[in-house]
Amino acid sequence: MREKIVNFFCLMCVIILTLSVISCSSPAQKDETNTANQGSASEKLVIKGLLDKEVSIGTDELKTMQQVEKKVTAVDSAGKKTDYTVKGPLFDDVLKKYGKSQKELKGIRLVAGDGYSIEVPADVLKNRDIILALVVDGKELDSRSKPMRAVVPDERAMYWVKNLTAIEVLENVEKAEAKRVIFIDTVPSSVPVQEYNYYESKDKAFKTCDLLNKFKGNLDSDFLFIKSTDKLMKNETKDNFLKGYIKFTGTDSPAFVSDVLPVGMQVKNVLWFSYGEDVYFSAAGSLTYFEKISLDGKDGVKLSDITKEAGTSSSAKYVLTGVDGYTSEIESKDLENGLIYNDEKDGVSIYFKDLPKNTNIKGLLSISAKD
Ligand SMILES: Nc1nc2c(c(=O)[nH]1)N[C@H]1C(S)=C(S)[C@@H](COP(=O)(O)O)O[C@H]1N2
Ligand SMILES: [Mo]
Repeated sequence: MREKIVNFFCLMCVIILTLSVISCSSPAQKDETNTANQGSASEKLVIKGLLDKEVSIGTDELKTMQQVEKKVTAVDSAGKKTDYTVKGPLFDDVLKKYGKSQKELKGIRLVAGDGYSIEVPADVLKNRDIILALVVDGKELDSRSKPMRAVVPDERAMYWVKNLTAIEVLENVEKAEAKRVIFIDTVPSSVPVQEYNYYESKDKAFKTCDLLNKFKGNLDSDFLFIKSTDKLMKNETKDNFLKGYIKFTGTDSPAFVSDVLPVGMQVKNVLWFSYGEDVYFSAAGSLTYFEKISLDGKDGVKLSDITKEAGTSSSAKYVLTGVDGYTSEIESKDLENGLIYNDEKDGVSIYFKDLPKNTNIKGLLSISAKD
């Protein structure tokens, strides 16, 4: 009996251990047959998380509601503009049927049948209309956009979700306070790296899954925040994030890329992304993002610009860790005097003019708040 109990516990331990490690096997290739939702899309919209039970509303019913007709301009990430006239009911009017209003929602995720999805944050919900477009330029939607397209006038086309099939109403997503900054530029020497085909070029990338497994702190989270150097801030679900790679060479680097997600979900020129208490920061990106300074012949940016942008928690002391495991300690007042620069030989490095030489680290991996 006793042996059985012990065995049982061992088994449980193994299960728990396996669960806490994210499996990094190659994600399944994009399944071209899995397009059941496209074209022959079921003609309805499912809304989850609004009421206790999910609700669904057919396009027939949407057509009977008050229709808004509006000339709109779509702007994509490359700045390309396209004009349309769209017609359909307002999402807010749909919500009213259920006694809710768009302004009171904390966030929603627009989900398409082709795997595309994007979170619309509270400030957009507060200030913009969301039109559930059923007609574009006087015509029925094409098969790739059916059953409806979300159109958010005056916001970027990334929110204009074609083939919209579901809307998930989200709870307030709280962002944990950052305790550690990890430099993306230095990560490749600690995780498996592979070749990645990005359009016509062969670049290098590592799996997001390997990254989180390597550095995962105590705090798990279902979401990540990603900011690019063009100031675009985006939330991504952990599930989606784990389907990709961080590409760190070639154009648009560092970039969140994936060979299974729609291309529109990739994020180019990442400045940082955060997961739990960790903020993964691009030192290369910071050199284009922050004001450059020069110190004793080294060109870089202030460490405090990075820690402020990352929202690093205040702490009396911070620990700097090099890629070789070497550590040094600094005080909070030193953040202002640290220079982050790129050393030709050793990559991301830190230099303090007035501190002992052993605080300077070449091949800097991370900065952690000590308490
Ligand atoms: N279903 C779906 N909707 C989507 C996308 C997608 O890949 N799938 N891409 C988005 C992005 S990133 C952009 S820029 C626009 C592109 O719209 P267009 O194809 O009409 O130019 O659609 C958005 N809506
Ligand atoms: Mo886009």
